[in-house]
Amino acid sequence: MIVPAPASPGPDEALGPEGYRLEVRGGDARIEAEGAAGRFYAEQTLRALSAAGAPPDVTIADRPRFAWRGVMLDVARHFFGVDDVRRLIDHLAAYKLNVLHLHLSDDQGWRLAIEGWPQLAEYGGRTAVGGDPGGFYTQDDYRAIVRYAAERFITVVPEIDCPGHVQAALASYPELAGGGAAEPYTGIEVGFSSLDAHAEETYRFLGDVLGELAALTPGEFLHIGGDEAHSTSAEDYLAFMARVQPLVAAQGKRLVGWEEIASAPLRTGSVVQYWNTIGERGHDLARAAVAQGAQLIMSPADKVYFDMKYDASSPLGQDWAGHVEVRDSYEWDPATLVEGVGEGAILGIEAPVWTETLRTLSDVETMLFPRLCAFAEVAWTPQDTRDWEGFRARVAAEAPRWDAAGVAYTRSPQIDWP
Ligand code: TNX
Repeated sequence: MIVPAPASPGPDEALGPEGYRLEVRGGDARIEAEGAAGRFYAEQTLRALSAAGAPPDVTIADRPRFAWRGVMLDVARHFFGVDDVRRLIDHLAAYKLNVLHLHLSDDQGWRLAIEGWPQLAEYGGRTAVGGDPGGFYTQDDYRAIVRYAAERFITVVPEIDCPGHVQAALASYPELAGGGAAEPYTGIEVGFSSLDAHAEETYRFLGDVLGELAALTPGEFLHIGGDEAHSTSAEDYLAFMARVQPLVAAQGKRLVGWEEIASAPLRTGSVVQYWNTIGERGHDLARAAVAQGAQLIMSPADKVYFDMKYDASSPLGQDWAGHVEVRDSYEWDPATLVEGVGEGAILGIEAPVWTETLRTLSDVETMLFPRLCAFAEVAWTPQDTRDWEGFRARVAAEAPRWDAAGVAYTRSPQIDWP
């Protein structure tokens, strides 16, 4: 890497599907791995070690702490085309991340062509926050993203957010809105739209959408959102969850949802994404998820929401979860964050990038770097081999590469930049 502080496995221990051994002597590298992913990660490490010339002599045995090391890009509030997504995938690969979660629908736009419901993309895809241009992926575009990611051992996890965050869908198909015309929305409020939990049309719609999405998605997960359904009653939310889960299961996929889904009975194998660091509710929901046997993805907003400002001077971003400086993104332990949610319940961690205020990939990079490097170490490196001072030095060494490649980043005062 950000050469992660090495590493857990001893000489005879299994490296696992993502682990590797790397030995460099006099500029010659020898790589050992059980699988192709491990070999790929060894090459990423070697590339980072070689950034300033010939790689130093090292012996590294390395494997990741967490299986799910993700970034979410919100392509609904602002749209990012295939080339932007490819560039983001390159960034993920460089730091050994392996999940790209795409937030494909929200109030402000619908971003994937669905053959059975063409108005979703053609009409619902036109809008974005602030009246900015919209856009959507054709199914071929989406396949190209999935393929490009897979070549870098990254799984795409698509999200269709429901039952809230659905204004773009309601505006595209008034029959989903009970016949009343729903207006397209370009503001940044949340929690005002809802599918009708008691209308059969809702489930015909979701069955079709999830069916097409599953057919396009080789990964084992479909994310159904479930967050901030403030205009769905608690009772309707439960009714909705009882109906949507079998639709995901019917596609042979595992369901992922934001922490709110843990308020409903969950099917075996579900994955719950913890996010809300305001108050105790997020903690309660995370514990409720564990009590049901679900696995957790930890996305604490006050540490890894990379749409949060670094400090008051950040020109981009929001601050509802506070300011998130580099050190905040680095100095935390996913396994001690929520009492009652230990290492064994945690599938991994994910950094969401919501894009209400972010209009270009350069904006996104400004928010990602250098915080993404901190996040990547939390995801990969065992807790007891990480330390802030070491990280500060390693991350500073990345800057020349970013400068050379035209990668935007924030020159946080916490790092001694070269
Ligand atoms: C909360 S986090 C949201 C999003 C917003 C984000 C802005 C979550 C599951 N929902 O709808 O974009 O805050 O930071």
